[in-house]
Amino acid sequence: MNLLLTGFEPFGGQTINSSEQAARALSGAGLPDINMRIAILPVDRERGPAALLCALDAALPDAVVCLGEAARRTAISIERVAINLLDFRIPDNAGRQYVDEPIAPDGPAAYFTTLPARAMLDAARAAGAPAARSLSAGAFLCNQVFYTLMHELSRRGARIPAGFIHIPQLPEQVAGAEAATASMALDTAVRGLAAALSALRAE
Ligand code: PCA
Repeated sequence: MNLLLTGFEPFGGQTINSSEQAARALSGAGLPDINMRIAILPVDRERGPAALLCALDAALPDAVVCLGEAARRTAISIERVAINLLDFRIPDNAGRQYVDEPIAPDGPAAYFTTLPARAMLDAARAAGAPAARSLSAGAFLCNQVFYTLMHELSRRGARIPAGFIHIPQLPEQVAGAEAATASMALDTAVRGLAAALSALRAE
């Protein structure tokens, strides 16, 4: 199976992004029977989705999983729905903040993931990683990339498993915070994601 796996560059004043670390670790380790290609996307309204579309063209994937970091989440979160909305709570890395704008003015309100969410969830949990299903990927870059992915695949008539998974921040990202907040060790996130991606291959 040709898998396109993406992560994001750091944003919001951080120097690392857990999703980039996880994507690089997974690609370094490799997974049986999965030919993995990774792309690290800019946290930028224009350049982020553009980089995803470039990667789609280059990888010709049988499946696409985009990863992003979500502060304060306690589990690997398999996102179920992408919404046609930009409502940034902070500026992107180009310094632009969009409020109440559609991603695709003529696009549908939402798309559901086409990943086998339950099988992936069960696999991540069985591997010892806290995992959950999530009903909102937010309204920032992660949701925008998720929506762009599903919109483009629908436009192309490509019926492949595709979707988005948020992971918590790494312990080192939150260690300095005054108020304790959730995190997950990279090893645990990678173990859970590896199991979830293997379940995807088995589908
Ligand atoms: N998380 C942000 C954007 C990039 C990332 O890793 C989000 O949840 O939208």
